[in-house]
Amino acid sequence: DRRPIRRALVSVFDKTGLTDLARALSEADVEIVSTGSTASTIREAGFAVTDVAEVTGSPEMLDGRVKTLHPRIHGGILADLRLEDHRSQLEDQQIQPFDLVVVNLYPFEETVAAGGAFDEIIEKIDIGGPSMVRGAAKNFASVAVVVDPEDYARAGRAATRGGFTLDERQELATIAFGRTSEYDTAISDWMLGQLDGPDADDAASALGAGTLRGADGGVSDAVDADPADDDADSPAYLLEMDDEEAAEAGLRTLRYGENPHQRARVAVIDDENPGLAGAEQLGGKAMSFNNYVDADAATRAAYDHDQPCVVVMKHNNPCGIAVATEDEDLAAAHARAHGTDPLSAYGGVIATNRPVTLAMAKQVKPVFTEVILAPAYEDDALELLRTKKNLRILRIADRPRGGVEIRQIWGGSLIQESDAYQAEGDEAAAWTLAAGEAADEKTLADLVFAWRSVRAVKSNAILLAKDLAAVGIGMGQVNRLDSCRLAVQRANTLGEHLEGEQAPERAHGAVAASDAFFPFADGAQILIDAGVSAIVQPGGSIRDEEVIEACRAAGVTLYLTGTRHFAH
Ligand code: 93A
Repeated sequence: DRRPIRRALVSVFDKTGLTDLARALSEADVEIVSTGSTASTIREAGFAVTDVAEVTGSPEMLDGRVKTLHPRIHGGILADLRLEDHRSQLEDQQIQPFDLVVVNLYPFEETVAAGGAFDEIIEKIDIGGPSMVRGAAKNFASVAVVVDPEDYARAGRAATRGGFTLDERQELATIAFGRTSEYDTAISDWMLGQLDGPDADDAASALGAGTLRGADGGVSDAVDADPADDDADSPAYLLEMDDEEAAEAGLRTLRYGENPHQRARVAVIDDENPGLAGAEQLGGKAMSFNNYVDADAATRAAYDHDQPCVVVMKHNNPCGIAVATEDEDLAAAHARAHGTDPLSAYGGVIATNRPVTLAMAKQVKPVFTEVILAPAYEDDALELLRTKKNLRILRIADRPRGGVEIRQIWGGSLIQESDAYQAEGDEAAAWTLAAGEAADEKTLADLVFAWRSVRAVKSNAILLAKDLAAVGIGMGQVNRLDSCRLAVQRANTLGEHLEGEQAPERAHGAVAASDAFFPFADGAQILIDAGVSAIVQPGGSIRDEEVIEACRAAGVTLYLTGTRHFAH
């Protein structure tokens, strides 16, 4: 199954080893057909060579963009010589087949690495070269393809020995496709890096979503670093690779995972949009796995509000959340958020959507806190917070944005658009008043605050609010009734941990938000009995009428949003 080599197409950018190859081919009586400077190099070395232009009858065009892209070349590469029909078509067109194709491509990667100008890099995108390589590789039944100067000597020997075997040609074809694939990946990575703005984010997050691969190669580079490793595609490899390799891939090793016996790392998908994964740490110990989980939820909750907001997160649920008016110091929001549940705030993660002020830092200082996250810190606030050696202080450079979320399940992933407060019905102006009187300004402000805060709570989510702060949160229950009970009970008991206060009945006069509809009136009734003045909920239950009736009977205002915000 050897195929003798009588005619070779040689087109190489890198001329290393070219003269030796030409010598070996000439000695084996192989006709060499070559492009411009490849042909001149061979000719100058004293060997016979046919110009491509002579074969095609057409000169090189468009500054060399069109040299070999011609049926007289590609017909000679792609004809399957096992087929009588292909052979006779070549004869009719007077096209001679090639038995060997030797190509190396324009140095795209090198030009990028050398910091070439944009137009220069574009010109280094080789079109004709990969076309010849792919054509010859596809047609390995008839043609041998060589893309690596390391293999020239082998080609020379094969020419004198009656050609390559079929197995060898198939192996060379595999190497060739590897090379064109690597080449196109380099082009696509570079192109991606040239986009700015939202398109770039979309493209990069699409990559991140699918393959954990960032715009600059990221994790995939490290995974590719050892293609011999069978596990290279498996997520386990993300933990197996050594720290140095991991660092190159944008992975940081964490002390451990959710529990001390679990290894863990954090991956930064896109250095340009570091988000939480790549946030700048200004003080404190290294972030832990659980810190990241809570910090993520806390940041999202804080940025759900346009007003200055402070969130205290525990175990992925808010134990405190409040906003300040634009005339108040951020410290006011922190004081109220802390007051939601002062007991649970111990060991919490605090996030805010405004620069931390000294007044707020003074309040945070005495409370044991795992992490604080903010877009900025006033100098004296940072100085004060840094005196708490264990407090992890993070600066978040960018506002969390929607996009695509991935959650792993057995055997696959769930992929969805992120939930955002952008759905129809999220604006109070679009709510439907279903019972009671229209809320006054202050009550409406609390309802809006409660609605914007409730999706941070794991279902079934019930959030009671008063004076722009949560006062009771019911979460993580497997029925909405228990969440209502929990919200009321926590509102009325946790107040006792407020300094100098006598367990105020905080549910009374509060407003309530529910992340999804009440399937029965009983949950709403618990809230009504506890004295809430107004409720906001999506509606949409077949028993809506019963819920509406319960509110009406008690004179409680009820708004329906038509939109739900589960956070499972
Ligand atoms: O500009 S191209 O994309 N168009 C072509 O038709 C073409 N044919 C060969 N690049 C093309 N080539 C490339 O030219 C080869 O891949 C090789 O890298 C280079 C060799 O040109 P020269 O022999 O003039 O140095």
